[in-house]
Amino acid sequence: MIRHKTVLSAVAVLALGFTAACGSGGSGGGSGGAGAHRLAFVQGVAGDAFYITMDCAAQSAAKAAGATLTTQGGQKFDPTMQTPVLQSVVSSRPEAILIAPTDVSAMQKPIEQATQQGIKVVLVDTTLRDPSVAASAIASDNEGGGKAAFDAIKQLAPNGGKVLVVSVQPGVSTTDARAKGFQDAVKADPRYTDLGVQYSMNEPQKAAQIVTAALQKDPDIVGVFATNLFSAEGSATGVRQAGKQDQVKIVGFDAGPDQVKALRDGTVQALVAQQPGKIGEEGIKQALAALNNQPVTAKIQTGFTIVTRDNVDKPEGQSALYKSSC
Ligand code: T6T
Repeated sequence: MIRHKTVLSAVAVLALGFTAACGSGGSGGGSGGAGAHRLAFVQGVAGDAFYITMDCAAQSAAKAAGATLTTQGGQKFDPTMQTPVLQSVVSSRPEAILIAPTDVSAMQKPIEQATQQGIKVVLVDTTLRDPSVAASAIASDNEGGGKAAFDAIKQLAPNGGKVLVVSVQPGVSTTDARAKGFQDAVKADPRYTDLGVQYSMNEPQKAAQIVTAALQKDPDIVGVFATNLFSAEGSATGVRQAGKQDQVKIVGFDAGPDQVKALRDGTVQALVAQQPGKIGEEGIKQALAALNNQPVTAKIQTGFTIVTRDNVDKPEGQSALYKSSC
């Protein structure tokens, strides 16, 4: 059985910014009148339960502070899609932008261009090669989450064997760090063989193909670590299509509705649920602190919860699940 593990966040909560941020937007809890701070959120991709959950919390936090928040995301998790979205947001002149950059290098310049216009930037979830352009960067303990995923695989497949990583694409700070945390831990345990990382480009169908092809090549794979929601959805489909649910243990990052279904039906054994709500809430707090010339925390790390069939219906598991709408 997998030990339930919750890593508590090392978040330095700044109890600043909210009341001061109300400005003329309201006497606490207004919906953002004239003079209210205007914030924008650029998601990594639209329609992803992780960013939806983040947006729900960010909207509530903005509303409570009397600020306005508009949210947009590209159709794909891809810098060539995200750059024009960011540029159009910049041209609408918000005072601060929360953004999950889709690539550590390709998004550096477009984000710097936003800051050159006097817009404060807060990185949420993913980061940049040089995050110093941002007032604050808030992310999960991604490397630690990758290591925790291997701990889960070890409990599920204790005799060792071949393990595969299905990730998104190189250059995504979060999923690269998760793969690294996982692979470093695999390499330190001689009972397991690392089959390396394959990239799904955030498409469940591609992840499914990767897993079915990998199982043809190595029919004795014991574990798959899928580094995000869409890779995990597809990996589950791939194992199901190969009819190997009893043999292959899947641990996936994130806890979207489809993943929870796969957990309940036994295709997936554990989910590393992040705290997207907390990331969104902190993102708003830090943006408002930056706008109000109050102290800002440059780097904030949030935790995760391992969700299994054993705790999915307990309060700890339930509160960790993502939403598909607010
Ligand atoms: O895993 C999250 C996020 O943390 C990552 O940066 C990209 O993928 C997700 O949005 C899930 O789809």
